[in-house]
Amino acid sequence: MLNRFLGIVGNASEHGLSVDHMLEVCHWFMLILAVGWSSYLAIALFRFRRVKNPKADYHGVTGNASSHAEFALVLIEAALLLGFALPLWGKRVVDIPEQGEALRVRAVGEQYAWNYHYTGPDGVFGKQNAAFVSSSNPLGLDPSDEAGKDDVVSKNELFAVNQKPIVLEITSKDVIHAVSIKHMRIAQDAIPGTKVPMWFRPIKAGKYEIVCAQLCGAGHYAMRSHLIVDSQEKFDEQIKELSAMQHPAVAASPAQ
Ligand SMILES: [Cu+2]
Repeated sequence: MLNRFLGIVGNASEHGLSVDHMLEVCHWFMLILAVGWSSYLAIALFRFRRVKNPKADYHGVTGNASSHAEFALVLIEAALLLGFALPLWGKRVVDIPEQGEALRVRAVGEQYAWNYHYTGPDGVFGKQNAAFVSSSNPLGLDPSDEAGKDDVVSKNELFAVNQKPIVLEITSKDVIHAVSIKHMRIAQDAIPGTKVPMWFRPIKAGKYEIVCAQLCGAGHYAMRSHLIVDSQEKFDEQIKELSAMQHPAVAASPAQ
């Protein structure tokens, strides 16, 4: 309820529910803190006003109570961070769904577009080499590599299957970009030379905006693409269509 008031877009991913819950709890907590500290300030201003306290007290608090309270606070925060936050984060980024149960797509940023690379039916990404990069081969797929013959690349449109986890291997061809899909409650920097996996499970079919969340140059504002979540059949159709366009020879062969 508070999230909607704050203008946060609707959630469409499985883990997004917990992100929203966390956001909501944090905001309510911040509100309580703001009211608490503001009241404390008002009380202090009134209680230590000059009329009542013409001479300053240079010693202040002499007891140990506040030191103990601060030490306890440090312990509680350390327990929250080491005992809960880090293990949960580790689980999220280490336990990535296996190849069989998830859709694997490479997201490659460039000034100013996103290329999405699919394995095709063989489930293997073709070899890439910067020497092969051209306008018709934006990812430099090696034409002699068998695994790459059925690979499909889509520009600025990422296709995903509803209810099926998708693992994005994120990288960049030039500068640092970032994939941010607000509706899926995820974001990850795209760093040249590395492939960072990021995953989520869409739970609602639809078309969602993907924006570059890292200021990457003069055209950064226009670096947006779309995530299209649909049924497995629609997804297969879409990939087939792209494949027919990109590999006319393969599409025409009777073996396919
Ligand atoms: Cu960018």
